[in-house]
Amino acid sequence: MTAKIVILTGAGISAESGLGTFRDVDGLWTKYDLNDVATPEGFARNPELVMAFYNARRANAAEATPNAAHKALARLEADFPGEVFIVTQNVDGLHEAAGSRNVLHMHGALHGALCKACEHRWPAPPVMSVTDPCPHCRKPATRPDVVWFGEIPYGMHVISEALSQADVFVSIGTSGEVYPAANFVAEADHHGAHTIELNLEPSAGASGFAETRFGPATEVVPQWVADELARTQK
Ligand code: BV8
Repeated sequence: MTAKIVILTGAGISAESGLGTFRDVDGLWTKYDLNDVATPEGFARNPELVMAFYNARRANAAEATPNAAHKALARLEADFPGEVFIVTQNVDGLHEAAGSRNVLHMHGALHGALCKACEHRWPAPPVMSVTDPCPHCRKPATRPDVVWFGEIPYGMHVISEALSQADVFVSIGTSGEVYPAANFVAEADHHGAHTIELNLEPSAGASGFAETRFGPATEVVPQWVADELARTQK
């Protein structure tokens, strides 16, 4: 039976690529009220504000490049003699840009557009507007294809299945404050996985991990990947 590593990533893995986190000092949620820009109610109240928020983040993400942590995870997927599955809370495309293939965006992605009327999905334009007609049904019902608070994250069945089979569960660059992602460590532990937190500092859920390594992702992630590959190539 091949070994399986499940990796959860959050905004902290992209911090050193210049993309803001949410809850750190000067994080996004210190500048915007998440109820205004990351909920369906906020979008209904002021769609132009929400579109501007995601257009700005899409422009930032388009300028960003993968850092040593993203690249180390891509190396792990290529060289590890088992399965490596990344579940990311992030909406940037930096894991794919680094070469990772087995990636699930549980909170959607900035490069996706969704039609509220017919649920058609297509690649988001750099600048999205509320009046953009859906390419499929032609209705002006465009929204970013991201999962807001109160909405159901993507791929929950696939994720639960993966957590039940994981030998190792690694959480990287997330504060452990958003559910259901914050529960994944308990789910993996329940099924016997070895759990590891790689983060700048202890997250809200740090005590739930069997192993923790603290420091910037560009240092602790490549080191952990090197240790994991050395361990499996003995
Ligand atoms: C759902 C959208 C039902 C896209 C996001 C009360 C109690 C418990 C739960 C709830 C509650 N009230 C409401 C809820 C549910 C709610 C929730 O969890 N609220 C929280 C605020 C309490 N959750 C939901 O609504 C979710 N849906 O529950 O549906 C359901 C569930 C399952 C099955 C069926 C039905 C939907 C949540 C998704 C919301 N959308 N984003 C976007 O705009 O990006 S969430 C948003 O926060 C981002 O997606 C982000 O990824 C996510 C988590 O944040 P982090 O990634 O952790 O970022 P953060 O800034 O917090 O932390 C950064 C970390 O990195 C820090 O630890 C820092 O130390 C570290 N770091 C910084 N620099 C570095 C670093 N680490 C390493 N190196 C560095 N250089």
